[in-house]
Amino acid sequence: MVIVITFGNFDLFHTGHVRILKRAREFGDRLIVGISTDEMTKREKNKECIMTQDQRAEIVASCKYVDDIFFEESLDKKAEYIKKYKADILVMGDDWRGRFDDMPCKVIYLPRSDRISTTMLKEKLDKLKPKEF
Ligand code: C2G
Repeated sequence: MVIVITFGNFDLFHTGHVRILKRAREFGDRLIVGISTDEMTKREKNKECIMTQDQRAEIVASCKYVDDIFFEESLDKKAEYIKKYKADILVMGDDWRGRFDDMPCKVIYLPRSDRISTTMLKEKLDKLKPKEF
């Protein structure tokens, strides 16, 4: 049984998220996903999600490629989570390349999907706002 783990915010869940979860699941038999908490996102990534951590978690848990989820409370706890969930492979988007090379499991960085991101969706929504707002 090969266990794969991955992490992310998954805010405004989109096709880039679906694709990385699908590709991550293909490396093993079970996919476990760490959802960055709202507090950690503010403190360590200096950004704010549109959706709450519970909403993001509910959506990711309902994805057919995902077997289990948990809340990621700090970027520095990755090794701890990998051991706790007995993960054999860590999958990350290649925007994190090199960052997690010293983890206690195999690490695979996958290319991000083009032309879709939470930032792009937020910018599009912003443009749709009527001027008086
Ligand atoms: N992703 C992707 N293609 C996109 C957008 C995102 O493949 N167009 C991937 C990212 O590379 C990441 C996952 O989707 O692997 C989740 O992306 P984010 O929600 O932006 O999360 P991120 O900030 O990368 O969080 O512990 C590390 C972090 O929690 C990872």
